Amino acid sequence: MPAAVSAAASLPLTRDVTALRARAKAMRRHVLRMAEIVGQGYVGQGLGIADGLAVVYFSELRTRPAEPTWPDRDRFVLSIGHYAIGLYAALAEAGIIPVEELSTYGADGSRLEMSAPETTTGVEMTGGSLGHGLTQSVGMALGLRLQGRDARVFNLLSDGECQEGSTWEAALAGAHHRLDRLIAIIDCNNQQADGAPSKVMGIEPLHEKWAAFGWHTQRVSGHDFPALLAAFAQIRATPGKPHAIVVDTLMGRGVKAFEEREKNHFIRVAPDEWALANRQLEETT
Ligand SMILES: Cc1ncc(C[n+]2csc(CCOP(=O)(O)OP(=O)(O)O)c2C)c(N)n1
Ligand SMILES: [Mg+2]
Repeated sequence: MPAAVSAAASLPLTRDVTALRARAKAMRRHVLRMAEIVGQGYVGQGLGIADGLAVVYFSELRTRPAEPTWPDRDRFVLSIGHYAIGLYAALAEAGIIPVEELSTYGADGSRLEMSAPETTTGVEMTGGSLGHGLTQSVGMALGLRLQGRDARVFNLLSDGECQEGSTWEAALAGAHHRLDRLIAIIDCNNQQADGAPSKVMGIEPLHEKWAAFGWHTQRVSGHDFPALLAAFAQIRATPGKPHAIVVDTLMGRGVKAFEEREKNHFIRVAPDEWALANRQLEETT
């Protein structure tokens, strides 16, 4: 008897900018709701990466929401565990976790911890210790190739993670093995815990560095939907090398009061500031 074939439906993908923008807006609403409940957190990251995550999840990633461990799924690897709030918003929008569960974010006993653990549905790797996402993604891409699967691996890392030696060792390995189904997305928000990377330990020029390491590299605004879609189209048309997209983003994007904060790595928001934040999000196109 042939093995049972799963009938679980794939998440429908779109390259329609209006539809993707609407997804990003919905994800930002989820981010604000989660953050308002705990009153603090990595709000700037969740808002800043929402456009990029909307494009990855709703235009590129092959997944089956009802079958999150489908062996042929594309993997989304979050190196930066503290961006979990953004990932949970995407997982809820995609129907991989229930939207109602988002209200448990950061609570004792919740599986939606502030740093994403791989025991949570839809989370491929436990983040938190920075610099390990690309190493694991290289391993996943090699493993999938050995298994004869054509799944792709998308790894979201941060500009701060480009200070980690392990990131560059993984970059060498990815190029050496010509892992052209591996895509690194580097969120360049020009911040890290102690200030701007240029002040802590300079990492630029990032485009030139990834290219020198043998990666097919592009750099686009992380809020420009047509540019993001074009970058992924170029990736699909470029075999033989791993791919890097450096995305320049604005922390807190969509909420002016958060965009304007000087230090955005981990923010505390007073109870009376949320009404303004929610209003500003609705007013932003
Ligand atoms: C190996 C390791 N070193 C240090 C830290 C502490 N840490 C947590 S977040 C962070 C900032 C990293 O930069 P980035 O991800 O660019 O920060 P963001 O843009 O979110 O402000 C640091 C140093 C860590 N989690 N892991
Ligand atoms: Mg950063």
